[in-house]
Amino acid sequence: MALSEFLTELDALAAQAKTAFDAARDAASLEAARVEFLGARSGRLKTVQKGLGQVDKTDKPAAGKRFNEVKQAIEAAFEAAEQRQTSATVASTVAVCSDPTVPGVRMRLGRLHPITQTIEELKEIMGRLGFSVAEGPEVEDSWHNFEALNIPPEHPARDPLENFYLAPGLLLRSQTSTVQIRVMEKTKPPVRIISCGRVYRPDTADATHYPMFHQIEGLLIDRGVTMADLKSMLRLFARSAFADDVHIRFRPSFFPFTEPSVEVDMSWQGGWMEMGGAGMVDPNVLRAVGYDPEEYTGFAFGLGIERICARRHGITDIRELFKNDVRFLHQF
Ligand code: FA5
Repeated sequence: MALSEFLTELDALAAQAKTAFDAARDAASLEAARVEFLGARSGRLKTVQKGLGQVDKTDKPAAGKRFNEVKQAIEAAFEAAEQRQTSATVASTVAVCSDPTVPGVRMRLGRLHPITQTIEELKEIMGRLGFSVAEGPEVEDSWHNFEALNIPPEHPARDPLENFYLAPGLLLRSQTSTVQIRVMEKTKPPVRIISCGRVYRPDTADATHYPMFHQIEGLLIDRGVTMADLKSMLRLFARSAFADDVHIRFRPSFFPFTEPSVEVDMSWQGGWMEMGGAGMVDPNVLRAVGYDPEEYTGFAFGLGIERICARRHGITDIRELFKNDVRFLHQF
């Protein structure tokens, strides 16, 4: 075969290969073109290479050199086409991902439960009034839940039907007044604390009751403390927790651990509602923790946090607070 014929065939192949690579629109057609021209067994370049053997002997070196050049050019054309396709794919993916007009995914931020929010606010209010925060266990012994609070063994408040007993002498606390005792046992007067937390009673759930609920307990012990201090302090508290136009009233009541005892009602934007109990700490309680009732007097109060929370937010049924319905909880 004449050299010119071989070179013409080679150049034609190079041009066709480049055209085929450039025309390939996707990875599959580019691969098909690669196999057609560069395929190791029956690619067209391979076929042309076989013609090399028929070139005149004297022209062979020139033909071989040219063959290698064309082979490299075809391979380079393939790699360039492959590179172009990869870049195009990346570019189109980036274009989709970074389209600033695509609506964003809205993050739903969590928030504190309304009871927790209320507790935090009540702690802050009482902190401004000089009360520090004390804690006590939810699993309590009968000394702290009853005896030390002047509730003797035969008292109906200790009935198994009124409490969640875990074992004889051990129960889920039924009131936060237990923390009064725990604090006074460890502290010398004066005392000025609040305690917020869960309490448990086998009450039937209704709009104002739940078997697990929260109380805020307050205790102030010092020389010369009177009911007037209790009332003015609760009024200040209520005004901060609700608004200046809140009213509070005391109704005579009975608690074994206070004497005299009162029910504390509050009225704000509606009728009266019982918020809790209060009174002057009974001398028997002071004696039980080693305080001298002749020297020290004090007041205590215990208010239901669900009711405070419900009143503040206009919630008419406290059961809603414990359904874990985020559509409801998200409002607060
Ligand atoms: C007591 O628990 C006394 N320890 C309060 C006290 C403290 C009196 C210090 C004197 C000195 P009482 O059982 O009334 O009191 O409960 C207080 C408040 O807790 C109630 O007024 C009410 O607001 C709330 N409460 C009581 N039971 C439930 C319940 N099942 N669900 C929701 N809140 C309740």
